[in-house]
Amino acid sequence: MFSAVLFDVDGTLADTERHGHRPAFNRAFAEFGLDHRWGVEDYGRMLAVTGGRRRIELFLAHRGHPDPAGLARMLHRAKTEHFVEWVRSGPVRSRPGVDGLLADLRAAGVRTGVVTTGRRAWVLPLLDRLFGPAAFEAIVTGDDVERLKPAPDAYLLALDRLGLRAAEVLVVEDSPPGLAAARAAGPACVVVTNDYTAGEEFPGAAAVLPSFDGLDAAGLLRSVGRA
Ligand code: XBP
Ligand code: MG
Repeated sequence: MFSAVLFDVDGTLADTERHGHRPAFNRAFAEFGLDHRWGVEDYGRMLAVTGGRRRIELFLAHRGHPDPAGLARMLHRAKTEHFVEWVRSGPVRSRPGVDGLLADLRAAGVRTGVVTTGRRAWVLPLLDRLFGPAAFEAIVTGDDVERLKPAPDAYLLALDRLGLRAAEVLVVEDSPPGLAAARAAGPACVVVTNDYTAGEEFPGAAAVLPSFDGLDAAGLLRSVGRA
């Protein structure tokens, strides 16, 4: 068995992007009097850029905005407030099967952590609401590292905080940048796809699964050939 399993948040523990982050970005654009609205399909393509602030900045830069970085900072602050509101009172749920898998891992004595490039301002209330306080032993957010996924920094920091070597850890991700980050840091990575990422390529994944349905600790191990 692995000593720890590290989970990504957006798209993995919860389906947050389409009905959570995306409308929060759009509310921020409207609030600032901007006409931009990110549709469901366009937003799916934009997820190749991790980090909401960078996503806005690149989008504005492509449109020739004179100060993409400055405006992105303000827009992202507003977006984060809207998203925190959704996290606290919106219809957010963990992905089906996640709660059971977490309970089974803990029962098997496996440590659990979270590694996301999202901001701490919403990550902590989200984890608290979905899983209760102190559900994870290590939580690394986009505020804790200089370079976001696909850089390995967030996973390396999590390994450091847990005092574990890469070989002792399994990662669960949903997206190509997340997989790339995990592999660059060393641990094996299982990809559990969602509506946005099903059909993408996942080179180097230990396994690619369509959902968490019925997945227990033993099934997770079996999926990576460690039964
Ligand atoms: C998630 C992200 C985040 C969210 C938005 O990637 O890239 O940027 O889309 O959150 P991953 P913020 O699931 O690989 O961690 O606006 O807080 O960045
Ligand atoms: Mg993700």
